Amino acid sequence: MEEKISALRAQLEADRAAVHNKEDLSAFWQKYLSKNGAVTGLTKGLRDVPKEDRPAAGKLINECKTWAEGVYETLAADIAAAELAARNAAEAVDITLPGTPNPTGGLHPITLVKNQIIDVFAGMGFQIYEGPEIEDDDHNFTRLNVPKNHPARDMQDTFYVAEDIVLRTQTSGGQIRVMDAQRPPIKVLVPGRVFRSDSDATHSPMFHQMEGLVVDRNITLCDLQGMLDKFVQSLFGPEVKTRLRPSYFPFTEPSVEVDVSCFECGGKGCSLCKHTGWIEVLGAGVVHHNVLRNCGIDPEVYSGFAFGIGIERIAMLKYGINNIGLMFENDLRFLRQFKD
Ligand code: 2U9
Repeated sequence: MEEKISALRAQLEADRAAVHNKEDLSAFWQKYLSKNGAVTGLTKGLRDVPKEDRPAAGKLINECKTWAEGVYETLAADIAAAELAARNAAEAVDITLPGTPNPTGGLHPITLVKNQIIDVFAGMGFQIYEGPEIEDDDHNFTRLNVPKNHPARDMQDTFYVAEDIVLRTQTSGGQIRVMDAQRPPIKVLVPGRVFRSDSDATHSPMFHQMEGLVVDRNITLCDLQGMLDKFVQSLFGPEVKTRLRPSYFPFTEPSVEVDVSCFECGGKGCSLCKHTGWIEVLGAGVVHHNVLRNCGIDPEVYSGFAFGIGIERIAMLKYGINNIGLMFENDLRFLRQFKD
């Protein structure tokens, strides 16, 4: 039996060196440790051993079995570790590789200009208020000193939703609401979409406006011009100046049109300013006494100024856009040019 065992140990040692993977390991187990395996076979051979030698032989067989099982366990652990290492190597990720970039969008030129204007006026202490786009006749016209049948109604081609209900032609209804809700001092900026039946290279039936209103004691046209100087300088550059020309709006008296010295040629004259040195940027004026009265504010105590800015017009001037339609087509070749 001793010889049998040492021959089996030698054979097992030789076979052990050839076990490299799970299949080899399974064959190894079959050959030595399964029901019909060689190690199990040793026990069967006990019956041929003389009775008195059986305990010693049995002990040897058990030692051999324990040893063979130990070899099997070691081989199994080595193979599992090797397979894990191979899988880890195959699945290795290089975390230093740069990722696939996601193209980012930019803000629309109207949003860029709107944000910039809001920043300037918020910095001067203006509150921002938004009113409704569908407005009643009273807020859009009557309380702004434009009663029914007043010829000034023809200045704006209005879209009617119903009798006495319009798509607002200006954001001014917002300022009326603020004056209804608050007492002076009032300093408010009202951005929003407005609607007029008008369409050509520089007019669109829907466009964006930003109107401002300041009401307090002793407010004059000088306060307006000082504030507008600061505004145009932050938009077009520190060297630009403003010029006021007389105009007419029913809700302001006096009314002015505001020009900025040409930021392209410095005022010498170029195609942008049509060789005048000046570019019209907005309208403004001292709030009409009737408008203050219509909001319960005594014009003998308080005065105010108001202004209106067309955002598309400013964006077209600032970015050299020659057709307002480009702003609403959403052509990516156009939009990609605005990333600041
Ligand atoms: C109240 C009182 C007065 C708002 C004003 C203008 C002058 C003006 C235009 C700019 C370009 C319209 O978009 S545009 O075509 N606006 O010239 N707007 S004064 O005056 C107000 C507003 C509200 C209570």
